[in-house]
Amino acid sequence: MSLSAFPQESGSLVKKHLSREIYKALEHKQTCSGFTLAKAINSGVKNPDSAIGIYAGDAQSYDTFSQLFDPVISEYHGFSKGKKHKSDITKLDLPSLDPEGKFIRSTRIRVARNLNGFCFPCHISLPRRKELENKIITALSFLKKDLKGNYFSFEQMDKKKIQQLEKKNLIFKKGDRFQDAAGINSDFPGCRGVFCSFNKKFMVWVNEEDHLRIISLEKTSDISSVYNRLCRALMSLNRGLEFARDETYGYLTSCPTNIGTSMRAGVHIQLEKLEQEKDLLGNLCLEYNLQIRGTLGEKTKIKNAVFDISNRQRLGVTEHGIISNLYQGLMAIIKAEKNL
Ligand code: DAR
Repeated sequence: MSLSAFPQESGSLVKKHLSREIYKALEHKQTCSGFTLAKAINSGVKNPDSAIGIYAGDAQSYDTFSQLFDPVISEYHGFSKGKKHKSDITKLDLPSLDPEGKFIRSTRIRVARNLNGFCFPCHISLPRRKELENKIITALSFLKKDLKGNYFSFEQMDKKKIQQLEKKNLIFKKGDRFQDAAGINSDFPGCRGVFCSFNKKFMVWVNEEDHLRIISLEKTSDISSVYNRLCRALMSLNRGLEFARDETYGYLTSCPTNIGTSMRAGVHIQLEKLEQEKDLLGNLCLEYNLQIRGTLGEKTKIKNAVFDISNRQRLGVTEHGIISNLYQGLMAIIKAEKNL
């Protein structure tokens, strides 16, 4: 691949920061697992509408290709390499934001994790993906009390079971075109599966964009209950699994937008009045560094004025800080909706 392979119209961060000098310095480099620059940027080359355009194939990618990852991370997260990322998952006890359920339809908090010593999903072999899945299933079997549940392997589920889980939004689909071009869909649905607690408030996606997507959710606005459940699960999984983590960049993930806490904490909130005042909503989200996504997630449309609003920053902020900021921002948004 040559630098000219990048479409002129591409507006991605990787296109912006991949100078001729950096390309020359990195084009023949590879990580110990054989991951190359060409593989890392293939998604951005094939999808000119990429926002970021680069994925890591293993933890070492962030070091081997640091001349490219560092400026992309610095611009996206506003975080320079000199700082150290800190974690803080102490218990929260905040009152429900919307106890009558007038606006907030659901609260969902997730983190991404990748296991040390395994290539990330865009670069892992099928046998190693199988080994990884078995390791994760074992760790999930030690979850206790309200976190107990079942693992559903995509390969072993019949069509009826898959449709049943899809209807309840408890299953993930094959990756989008960005993830596909990165190689994240290799061998799909092989070694993919979802763990779901019996009370349906806790899930783990295995081998989606990252090795694990650990998700706590409720059809309420009780952000403390959702957050504390996630933290209890992390404490248990940390005992059985060793995650790829860096002093500076925190938890390492396939996409550099998710490093650090790798936490996306958000709500589905119905805002019929603010839907007609998009600038006001946009300014409030800007003020609290919140991101608006469509009703069905990233790059989808808003339906019935239901917005997916979540934290944008994942690095250089603690988990506790993410939740407190989201809480303040949502209070301001609900107040603005009531005042209109
Ligand atoms: N679609 C890719 C990744 C953006 C962030 N979303 C993730 N990682 N799911 C892009 O470069 O736009």
